[in-house]
Amino acid sequence: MSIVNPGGLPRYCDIDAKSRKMFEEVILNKSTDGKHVERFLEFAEQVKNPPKAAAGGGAPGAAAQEEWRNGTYTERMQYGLINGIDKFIQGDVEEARLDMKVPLLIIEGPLMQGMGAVGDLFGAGKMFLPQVIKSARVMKKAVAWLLPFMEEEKRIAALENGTDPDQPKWNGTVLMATVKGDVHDIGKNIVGVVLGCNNYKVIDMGVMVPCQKILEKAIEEKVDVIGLSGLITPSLDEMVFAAESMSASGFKIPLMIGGATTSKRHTAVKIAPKYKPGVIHVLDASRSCTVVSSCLSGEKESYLEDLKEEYIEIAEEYYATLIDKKWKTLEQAQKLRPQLDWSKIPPPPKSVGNHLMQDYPLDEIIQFIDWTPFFQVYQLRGKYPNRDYPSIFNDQRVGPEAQKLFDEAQEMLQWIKEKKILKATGVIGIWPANSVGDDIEVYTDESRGEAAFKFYGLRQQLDTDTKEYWCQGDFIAPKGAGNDYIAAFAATGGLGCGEQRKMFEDKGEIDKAILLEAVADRLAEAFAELMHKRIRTTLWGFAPDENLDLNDLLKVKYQGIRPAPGYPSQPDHREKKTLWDLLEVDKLTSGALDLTESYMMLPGASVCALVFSHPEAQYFSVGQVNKDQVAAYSERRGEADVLGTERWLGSTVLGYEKR
Ligand code: B12
Repeated sequence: MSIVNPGGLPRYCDIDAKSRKMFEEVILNKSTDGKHVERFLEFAEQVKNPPKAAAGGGAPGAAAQEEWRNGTYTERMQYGLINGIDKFIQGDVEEARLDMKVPLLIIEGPLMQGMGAVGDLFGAGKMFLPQVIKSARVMKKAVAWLLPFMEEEKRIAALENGTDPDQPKWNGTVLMATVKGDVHDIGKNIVGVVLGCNNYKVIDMGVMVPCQKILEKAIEEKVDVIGLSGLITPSLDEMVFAAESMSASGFKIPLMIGGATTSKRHTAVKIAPKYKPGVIHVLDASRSCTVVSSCLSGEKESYLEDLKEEYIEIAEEYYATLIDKKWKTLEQAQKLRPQLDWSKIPPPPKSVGNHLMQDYPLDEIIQFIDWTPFFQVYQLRGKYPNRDYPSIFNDQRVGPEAQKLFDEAQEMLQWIKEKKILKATGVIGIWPANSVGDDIEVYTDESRGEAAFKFYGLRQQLDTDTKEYWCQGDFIAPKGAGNDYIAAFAATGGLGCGEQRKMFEDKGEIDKAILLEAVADRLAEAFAELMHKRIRTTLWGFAPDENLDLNDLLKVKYQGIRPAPGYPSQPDHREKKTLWDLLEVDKLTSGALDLTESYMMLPGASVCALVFSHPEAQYFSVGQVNKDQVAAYSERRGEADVLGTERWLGSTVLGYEKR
């Protein structure tokens, strides 16, 4: 039996060969002479009672661990970088400065070599993303120490001869931005860190950045590559717009596209044709360095040409599939709506109206955290059966790193609670509702007269030989079939996140900034889970005796569903505005939770959803829709034409080419 502190685990490849063999033999319970247990016990005894000379007065482990401190300052700086240890970096850098005199040489020499090693180890799969982020933090701290000296040099040089000393020699400059209308930024931040670790100067413009600003900055900073990130459908169109604008402004530099909703196909079909100098879809952070380095190498032309050819083929294949698509007309699809059993409409809610849940106790929310997506943020993927939390800790490859990261997150959560760094606030509303056709009418009282609000629905339309074609309105009783209700909520776990994040960034603690954001997102999602449960068990109370643990909740074993506007069952993000007005979020939260012009919620760590109670309601994906539905839907929304709908549904949901 042993207890391990995974926070102190060395990298596997750093364990010396002899010890590694001994440990492996014990773990696998196998050795050529069969004496591995004895060997290990003897070793353990030595560690417990070290010979005096070796102990040096301190704990043997500590002595061994600190041995790297005996190296040259170059070795020490590089060890600190690779192992993410920032405790001594400023002292080591100062020693280097006193010796080497020119700060720039330290950055370009030992520090960049150290980061180069980090990049290589990450590329070779010997380092994980959380470790790389830690290395980046050490690098930042080192550079921050040198900056004032460089400024001073610059000033003296400018005074002496009116010229500026050289800037550090970066491998290149990359501008990164999450496009207008999108707040998702963890992926972009990670890419920035990884590029930074590979000696690229990264200009990060943040989230929701208008195209014009991106282009202006790119010119001003003479960047070599622009990287755009986006995770929601409308961002795809914004990227097309950026490509068009770059063409119109005569740009020649490559454009990188990334983020969860982007795809090679969308890039090939929609973005690449708009910008001839070169568009590259990049799947994840680890590939970003290879892409940028190819874009800046002597092989740039042939690299981009090859990609262009590949993208043209992808686009041709795509257009061929368009012709093959079979559709139901909207009318046919509507006739094939699922028939729910309306005798199962849950009883009327215990409490109709809107309820503010302000500054909700974090302790309660934490019980509902789903940690699995947290590890995905850091690209820590366990192999089956260890994909999810907590079994990910058993994964041979990523387990120890996942455990270490998790421990850090727990520590941060504790600190967030104690110091009240983040606040969680939300609104829940429950209202009388009935469906009318594909839409849901919401009433302010039981007379169910004129609708005060309307949620519009999109119906599955791609002919897949199935019997039913679904729309979320099908899960609410049609007018006349019974008195049904709908609930909704908007929640944030990120009040205070922006301010604290900035403080971390200003101190160069980028690892903490990313961790804080990832934790705030978990809190927002957990708060949503908690609110949904409150609705089911008490506020509406249609499942008062529900007895499900978190695992069951995450497996969606509860009654009903909670689709979020923007999710596959209603991909139109504009529906958030109706939800916002229905819940009176602006008024009740005094603006603490905000909906932007592009229907993004601020703070970023926020979620909202509709809640359907019917036991037969299920999550589904609308998939693609055809022209007749887009026209009918736009008309029901009171729009003069289809342009708004086409824009907001974007090319992934539109099953046809818009004009
Ligand atoms: C975590 C998450 C959130 C977090 C926020 C995360 C953040 N701060 O960025 C929270 C919980 C707050 C959230 C909220 C919402 N979300 Co969300 N979210 C996700 C989720 C589950 C993971 C995103 C993520 O962080 N992944 C981990 C990072 C590391 O990956 P990544 O961003 O893809 O980045 C990697 C690569 O793509 C690449 N990359 C990224 N950018 C770039 C750029 C360049 C240049 C390069 C080279 C590479 C690159 O490198 C990165 C590292 O490898 C996705 C689903 C998914 N599968 O992605 C939905 C998803 C993006 N969300 C979605 C939606 C709809 C929402 C909400 C609107 C839902 C709602 N109604 O409440 C809200 C909006 C929030 C708001 N404030 O307005 C939808 C978007 C659907 C669509 N097509 O429009 C998704 C796809 C879920 C889904 N399946 O429908 N979300």
